[in-house]
Amino acid sequence: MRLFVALDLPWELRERLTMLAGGVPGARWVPPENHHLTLRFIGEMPKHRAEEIDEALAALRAPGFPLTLAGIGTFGKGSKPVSLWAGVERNPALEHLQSKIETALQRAGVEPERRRFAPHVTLARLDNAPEAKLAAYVQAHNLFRAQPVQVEHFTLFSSRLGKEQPVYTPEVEYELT
Ligand code: 3AM
Repeated sequence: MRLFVALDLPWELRERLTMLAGGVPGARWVPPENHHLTLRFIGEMPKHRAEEIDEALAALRAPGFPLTLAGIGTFGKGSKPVSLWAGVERNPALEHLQSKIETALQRAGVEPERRRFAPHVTLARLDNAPEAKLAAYVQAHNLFRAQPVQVEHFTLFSSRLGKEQPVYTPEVEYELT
Protein backbone atom coordinates (compact mmCIF):
# COMPACT_ATOMS: atom_id res chain seq x y z
CA MET A 1 0.00 0.00 0.00
CA ARG A 2 1.14 3.52 -0.78
CA LEU A 3 0.54 5.49 2.42
CA PHE A 4 0.60 9.04 3.72
CA VAL A 5 -0.57 10.82 6.84
CA ALA A 6 -2.64 13.96 6.36
CA LEU A 7 -5.37 16.19 7.66
CA ASP A 8 -8.53 15.74 5.68
CA LEU A 9 -10.34 19.04 5.44
CA PRO A 10 -13.94 19.94 6.27
CA TRP A 11 -16.21 20.41 3.26
CA GLU A 12 -16.68 24.12 3.81
CA LEU A 13 -12.93 24.56 3.45
CA ARG A 14 -12.77 22.36 0.34
CA GLU A 15 -15.53 24.46 -1.18
CA ARG A 16 -13.61 27.61 -0.37
CA LEU A 17 -10.47 26.13 -1.99
CA THR A 18 -12.45 25.12 -5.06
CA MET A 19 -13.34 28.79 -5.54
CA LEU A 20 -9.62 29.41 -6.13
CA ALA A 21 -9.54 27.11 -9.17
CA GLY A 22 -9.19 28.69 -12.60
CA GLY A 23 -7.11 31.27 -14.38
CA VAL A 24 -3.83 29.39 -14.84
CA PRO A 25 -3.31 27.71 -18.23
CA GLY A 26 -1.64 24.32 -17.86
CA ALA A 27 -2.94 23.85 -14.28
CA ARG A 28 -4.55 20.54 -13.32
CA TRP A 29 -6.75 21.53 -10.39
CA VAL A 30 -7.09 19.11 -7.50
CA PRO A 31 -10.78 18.16 -7.10
CA PRO A 32 -12.28 18.88 -3.66
CA GLU A 33 -12.50 15.19 -2.71
CA ASN A 34 -8.69 15.09 -2.92
CA HIS A 35 -7.93 18.25 -0.91
CA HIS A 36 -5.77 17.43 2.12
CA LEU A 37 -2.83 18.74 4.12
CA THR A 38 -0.01 16.19 4.06
CA LEU A 39 1.72 15.70 7.40
CA ARG A 40 4.02 12.92 6.24
CA PHE A 41 4.41 10.99 2.99
CA ILE A 42 5.30 7.36 3.83
CA GLY A 43 5.29 5.54 0.49
CA GLU A 44 4.85 1.92 -0.46
CA MET A 45 4.55 -0.45 2.53
CA PRO A 46 3.63 -4.12 2.84
CA LYS A 47 0.52 -4.87 4.92
CA HIS A 48 2.36 -5.97 8.08
CA ARG A 49 4.39 -2.74 8.09
CA ALA A 50 1.20 -0.74 7.61
CA GLU A 51 -0.18 -2.41 10.72
CA GLU A 52 2.90 -1.38 12.74
CA ILE A 53 2.52 2.16 11.45
CA ASP A 54 -1.13 2.17 12.47
CA GLU A 55 -0.20 1.00 15.99
CA ALA A 56 2.44 3.72 16.34
CA LEU A 57 0.02 6.42 15.17
CA ALA A 58 -2.78 5.12 17.42
CA ALA A 59 -0.50 5.46 20.47
CA LEU A 60 0.21 9.12 19.73
CA ARG A 61 -1.43 11.75 21.96
CA ALA A 62 -1.80 15.37 20.88
CA PRO A 63 -4.42 18.06 21.33
CA GLY A 64 -6.80 19.37 18.68
CA PHE A 65 -6.18 22.88 17.38
CA PRO A 66 -7.53 25.57 15.08
CA LEU A 67 -6.12 25.78 11.56
CA THR A 68 -6.28 28.72 9.17
CA LEU A 69 -5.34 28.42 5.51
CA ALA A 70 -3.90 31.63 4.15
CA GLY A 71 -1.72 32.79 1.29
CA ILE A 72 -0.82 31.21 -2.03
CA GLY A 73 2.54 29.91 -3.21
CA THR A 74 4.30 27.56 -5.60
CA PHE A 75 6.82 24.76 -5.34
CA GLY A 76 9.26 24.25 -8.17
CA LYS A 77 11.77 21.81 -9.58
CA GLY A 78 14.71 24.08 -10.27
CA SER A 79 13.15 27.23 -11.68
CA LYS A 80 10.12 25.37 -13.08
CA PRO A 81 6.99 25.66 -10.90
CA VAL A 82 5.27 22.28 -10.55
CA SER A 83 2.63 22.87 -7.93
CA LEU A 84 0.40 25.66 -6.70
CA TRP A 85 -0.77 25.62 -3.09
CA ALA A 86 -2.63 27.39 -0.30
CA GLY A 87 -0.47 28.06 2.75
CA VAL A 88 -1.14 27.81 6.48
CA GLU A 89 -0.96 30.55 9.10
CA ARG A 90 1.78 30.03 11.67
CA ASN A 91 0.63 27.13 13.80
CA PRO A 92 2.83 25.68 16.57
CA ALA A 93 0.20 23.02 17.42
CA LEU A 94 0.30 21.74 13.83
CA GLU A 95 4.11 21.62 13.91
CA HIS A 96 3.96 19.82 17.24
CA LEU A 97 1.59 17.21 15.80
CA GLN A 98 3.75 16.80 12.70
CA SER A 99 6.89 16.25 14.75
CA LYS A 100 5.12 13.71 16.98
CA ILE A 101 4.02 11.84 13.85
CA GLU A 102 7.58 11.92 12.51
CA THR A 103 8.90 10.48 15.79
CA ALA A 104 6.19 7.80 15.92
CA LEU A 105 6.91 6.74 12.33
CA GLN A 106 10.65 6.58 12.91
CA ARG A 107 10.05 4.39 15.96
CA ALA A 108 7.97 2.16 13.71
CA GLY A 109 11.00 1.85 11.44
CA VAL A 110 10.10 4.36 8.71
CA GLU A 111 13.10 6.14 7.16
CA PRO A 112 13.43 9.72 8.47
CA GLU A 113 12.07 12.54 6.30
CA ARG A 114 14.92 14.85 5.38
CA ARG A 115 12.85 17.67 3.94
CA ARG A 116 11.62 20.42 6.22
CA PHE A 117 7.87 20.37 6.90
CA ALA A 118 6.25 23.06 4.75
CA PRO A 119 2.52 22.86 5.51
CA HIS A 120 0.34 23.47 2.46
CA VAL A 121 -2.72 22.24 0.60
CA THR A 122 -1.98 21.54 -3.07
CA LEU A 123 -4.46 23.33 -5.31
CA ALA A 124 -3.07 22.39 -8.71
CA ARG A 125 -0.22 20.62 -10.48
CA LEU A 126 1.37 22.72 -13.17
CA ASP A 127 2.52 21.77 -16.67
CA ASN A 128 4.43 24.61 -18.27
CA ALA A 129 2.17 27.31 -16.82
CA PRO A 130 3.11 30.66 -18.41
CA GLU A 131 5.21 32.57 -15.87
CA ALA A 132 3.33 35.85 -16.21
CA LYS A 133 -0.08 34.20 -15.80
CA LEU A 134 1.11 32.32 -12.73
CA ALA A 135 2.59 35.46 -11.17
CA ALA A 136 -0.65 37.34 -11.84
CA TYR A 137 -2.66 34.51 -10.27
CA VAL A 138 -0.50 34.45 -7.12
CA GLN A 139 -0.70 38.21 -6.81
CA ALA A 140 -4.46 38.28 -7.33
CA HIS A 141 -5.07 35.62 -4.65
CA ASN A 142 -2.34 36.41 -2.20
CA LEU A 143 -4.73 37.86 0.37
CA PHE A 144 -6.64 34.58 0.43
CA ARG A 145 -7.49 33.67 4.02
CA ALA A 146 -10.07 31.02 4.90
CA GLN A 147 -12.17 30.87 8.07
CA PRO A 148 -10.33 28.97 10.82
CA VAL A 149 -11.43 25.33 11.25
CA GLN A 150 -10.99 23.09 14.28
CA VAL A 151 -8.78 20.04 13.63
CA GLU A 152 -9.96 17.08 15.71
CA HIS A 153 -8.30 14.14 14.02
CA PHE A 154 -5.63 13.17 11.55
CA THR A 155 -5.84 10.38 9.00
CA LEU A 156 -3.74 7.60 7.49
CA PHE A 157 -4.55 7.56 3.78
CA SER A 158 -3.76 5.08 1.07
CA SER A 159 -3.28 6.34 -2.45
CA ARG A 160 -3.88 4.60 -5.77
CA LEU A 161 -3.11 6.09 -9.13
CA GLY A 162 -6.29 6.91 -11.03
CA LYS A 163 -6.78 7.82 -14.68
CA GLU A 164 -7.18 11.56 -14.12
CA GLN A 165 -6.53 11.96 -10.40
CA PRO A 166 -5.14 9.69 -7.70
CA VAL A 167 -7.73 8.05 -5.46
CA TYR A 168 -7.11 8.74 -1.76
CA THR A 169 -8.81 6.42 0.73
CA PRO A 170 -8.94 7.26 4.44
CA GLU A 171 -7.80 4.02 6.12
CA VAL A 172 -7.74 5.08 9.80
CA GLU A 173 -8.70 8.26 11.66
CA TYR A 174 -6.86 9.17 14.86
CA GLU A 175 -8.61 11.47 17.34
CA LEU A 176 -6.80 14.48 18.78
CA THR A 177 -7.90 15.16 22.36
O1 3AM B 1 0.16 16.99 -0.28
P1 3AM B 1 0.84 17.18 -1.60
O2 3AM B 1 -0.13 17.29 -2.74
O3 3AM B 1 1.87 18.25 -1.59
O4 3AM B 1 2.76 14.82 -4.04
C1 3AM B 1 2.20 13.93 -3.12
C2 3AM B 1 1.18 14.60 -2.23
O5 3AM B 1 1.70 15.85 -1.84
C3 3AM B 1 3.23 13.53 -2.11
O6 3AM B 1 2.47 13.03 -1.03
C4 3AM B 1 1.21 13.68 -1.02
C5 3AM B 1 0.11 12.66 -0.97
O7 3AM B 1 0.19 11.82 -2.10
N1 3AM B 1 4.17 12.55 -2.60
C6 3AM B 1 3.98 11.62 -3.55
N2 3AM B 1 5.11 10.90 -3.74
C7 3AM B 1 6.04 11.40 -2.89
C8 3AM B 1 7.39 11.09 -2.60
N3 3AM B 1 8.03 10.10 -3.23
C9 3AM B 1 5.44 12.47 -2.17
N4 3AM B 1 6.10 13.17 -1.24
C10 3AM B 1 7.39 12.82 -1.02
N5 3AM B 1 8.03 11.82 -1.67
